[in-house]
Amino acid sequence: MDKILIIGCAGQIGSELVPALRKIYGNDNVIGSDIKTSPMTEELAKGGPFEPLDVLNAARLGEIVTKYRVTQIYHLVAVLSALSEKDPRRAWQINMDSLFNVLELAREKKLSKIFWPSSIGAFGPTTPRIATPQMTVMEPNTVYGISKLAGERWVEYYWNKYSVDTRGIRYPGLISYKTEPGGGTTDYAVDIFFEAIKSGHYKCFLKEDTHLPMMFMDDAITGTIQLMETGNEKLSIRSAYNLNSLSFSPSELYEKIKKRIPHFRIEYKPDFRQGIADSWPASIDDSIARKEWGWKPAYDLDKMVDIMLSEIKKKLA
Ligand code: AKB
Repeated sequence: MDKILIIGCAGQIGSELVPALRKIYGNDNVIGSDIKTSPMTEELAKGGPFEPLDVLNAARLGEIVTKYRVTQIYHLVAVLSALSEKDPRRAWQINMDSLFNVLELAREKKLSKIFWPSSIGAFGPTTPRIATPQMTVMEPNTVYGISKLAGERWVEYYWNKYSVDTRGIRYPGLISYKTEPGGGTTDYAVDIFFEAIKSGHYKCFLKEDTHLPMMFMDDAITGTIQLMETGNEKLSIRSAYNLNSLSFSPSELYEKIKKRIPHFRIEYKPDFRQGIADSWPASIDDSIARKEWGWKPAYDLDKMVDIMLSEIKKKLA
């Protein structure tokens, strides 16, 4: 039976991935870990094992892997795009050293699979912006993007050189209500829902017509598990797959919310995050993921907006 370690389990993806994996693999077989305890880690610890872990501490990571006889790791720790620009050296250290710790351990202990998330941030201003292909020009000009592109090259290297079974996804902006994201450029598309309900007013840090690729979290979780469960022989990409779902601008999202909350108002005050967004694609060509492992998103914009508003209303009530 597989034993799965999720590193960074209390974050936006981990907080939803852990319960989904526990449903499939059993509570005791999915171990959550995070750098500090929080209400989210306490909630996850009620459902199964939890270990405090600073992933920069390779020895402690090794102890946990040995203790639980871990066979798979989902390494979800990252400093996101906007935060990375504020402290580039720290972001590089956390994003890259943590990845090396996981890859080296996977090589030494012959772990069966590693999942590592890349991002649309790995693309750059010279990349074709519409229906961005899987293989194309990649010249990211953000610290986060440089670390994601370097990470993609490294995970593929470990597959080619050491046969470490690495898998990854270039996530678009992820939209969820359970945990709010922190430090990203696509975060506006989550914050806007909370502010629409709380204050009826949102100050958006991107321009109204900035189209970016986005995805509802349920689709991201389904796609991630689907990729990890696909047979080795079907996968041609060992760095990270392009996945597409939604593409919208702040004004398009605003109109959808306003239809449901008529008094909702928005103002646009672009800041440094506009430059990051302008360097990213507006939509993604994910035909390889669709062909190789059957990726297909289930949520359109209206369905996502309905769920976000009703769940956040319940949460804030
Ligand atoms: C960010 O905005 O930094 C992330 C991402 C697109 O990877 N959400």
